[in-house]
Amino acid sequence: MPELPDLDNEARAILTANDRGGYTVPTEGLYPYQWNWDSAFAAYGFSTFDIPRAWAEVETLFSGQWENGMVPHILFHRPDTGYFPGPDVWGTEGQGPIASSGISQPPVAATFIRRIYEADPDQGRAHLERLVPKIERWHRWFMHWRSYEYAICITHPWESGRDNAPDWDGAMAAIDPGDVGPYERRDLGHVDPAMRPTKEDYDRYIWLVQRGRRHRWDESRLWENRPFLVADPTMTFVLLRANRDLEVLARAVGYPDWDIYEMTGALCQGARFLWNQKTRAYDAFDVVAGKRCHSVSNASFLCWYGGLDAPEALPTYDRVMARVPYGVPSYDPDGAKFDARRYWRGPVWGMMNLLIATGLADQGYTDRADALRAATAKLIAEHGFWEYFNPSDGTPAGGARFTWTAAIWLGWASPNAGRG
Ligand code: 9WN
Repeated sequence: MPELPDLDNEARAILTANDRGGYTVPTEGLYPYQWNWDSAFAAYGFSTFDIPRAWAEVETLFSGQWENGMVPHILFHRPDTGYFPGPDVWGTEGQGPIASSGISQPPVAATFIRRIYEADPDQGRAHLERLVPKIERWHRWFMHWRSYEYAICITHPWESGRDNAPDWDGAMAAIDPGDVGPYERRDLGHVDPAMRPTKEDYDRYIWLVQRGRRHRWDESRLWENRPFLVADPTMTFVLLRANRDLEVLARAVGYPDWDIYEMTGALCQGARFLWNQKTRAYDAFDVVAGKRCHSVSNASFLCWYGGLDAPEALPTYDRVMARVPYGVPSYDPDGAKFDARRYWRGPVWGMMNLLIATGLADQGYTDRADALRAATAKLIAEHGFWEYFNPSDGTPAGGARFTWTAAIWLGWASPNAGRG
């Protein structure tokens, strides 16, 4: 790796500055609450210099778990008018112990909990004893309420964490949000509109939230005539890996539950279901329309992270990576919908790179894993700890001083970090 400036202190300062006491906001202003998968990355970052603080982060996250097992995608600990839609729009009162959204997010938590635990097992044991049953209930919730052909689905683009990915374009176009009513976005006051989802996207995002609220977030009622249900590579591969990590954690605290192993077996089947022979990549599947989405995204390349050896996906990865100096782009640069600036339709996300590189390394594709780590480190060293970056020239985008970018620097990309 080339000489890089020592940015570790800055990364630690970002985590500390975004700490709101037991939980970390993704960035000041744009995202003022606790987000689910951001929080797991934050815990991973904290674990490199403050293990008790890392445990506090995940304990706070799971303190928002609903009765039905779901762990929400946002916990609204303290009111903040800077973000839309807030708790008043979600209307989830009575569902969980903390005001929250009504959907979940990719369950990376168990994977990072395992890393925190392994950094100091003695310190972690009591936390694990509390958390393992909670993680299991959450994973089971996905299998029960989000499974199609054993692949894991999203019921709202925000659930995937890849909000405006082209994967959902077909499913979103089928929604008529005509009766959504007026609302005021807050994100455009923080970030250039060219880097954010469009009004057409937001109308549908809010329309889906209104539908959930009307059905009181009751999953059995929501399941009927679902307007939006898409099997997602992110969800499927992330849960597959997380469930394998849960097996290890459960064994560590003597929590034998054969259902955990059954979930892993089922998810392996689901993962295979997502292969698209035409695009030669793992792909989303629109359940309502009954067809593949034909989207090559950075989530396509989580197959290795999910534990598949998947040599069949390497040529597509190599093609995509050869097209941009800073991979992995969130959408295929050869695709007509590629937009280098707009959020999940092109830009590169450091935390996705950590997951992809971890999978590549696990499967023995070490050169690719090392190259991705070096490229991510260079991007951050040259431009700073931004939310995402233009893969064509590295221009930073979205929010600055971003928690998960700082976290993956400390845990993985920094020259001083142990291998991710
Ligand atoms: C909606 C916080 C979150 C991330 C998501 C990212 C973005 C929210 C938004 O920010 O989504 O959940 O308002 O745009 O897409 O992955 O968790 O960083």
